[in-house]
Amino acid sequence: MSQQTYVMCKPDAVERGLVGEIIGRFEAKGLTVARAELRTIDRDTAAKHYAEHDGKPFFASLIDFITRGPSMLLVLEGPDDAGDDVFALVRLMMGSTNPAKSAPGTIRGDFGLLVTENLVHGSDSVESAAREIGIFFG
Ligand code: IDP
Ligand code: MG
Repeated sequence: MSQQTYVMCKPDAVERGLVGEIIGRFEAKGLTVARAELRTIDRDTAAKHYAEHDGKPFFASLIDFITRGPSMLLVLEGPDDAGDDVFALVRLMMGSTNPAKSAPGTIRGDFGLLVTENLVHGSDSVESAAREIGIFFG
């Protein structure tokens, strides 16, 4: 069984027409799309997904943002012998959380400027990947 991770092109990426560009980067790298669905996430699901941030000052605006329109929900898959976990490769390609500090060549570094509109989500561990795939595709 190949490794899988959960990725989401957030509403800003869909609004800006960057879904093809983002998926294309992952495909060009050698990952494959195992599941894909354009879906507007409801607030309960968003709160469950981002439960680790509940109570932080930006939590309410994060839930507003992630539910404001459709996101492209993805399960990406890589080979077992990739040399590292697929979630880690995806996060390397995404760039750091704040696009203003993300390296050029990364998705956030090339297309983003604001931490509140940072285009893409990727699971941060093998455990998070299993949990998030379950939340959105279970
Ligand atoms: P990640 O998406 O790189 O894993 P997390 O720390 O898990 O970053 O934060 C989840 C999401 O919450 C971020 O992608 C971003 O959309 C939002 N966020 C994180 N920190 C801030 C902040 O300081 N202000 C506003 N939004 C934030
Ligand atoms: Mg995170």
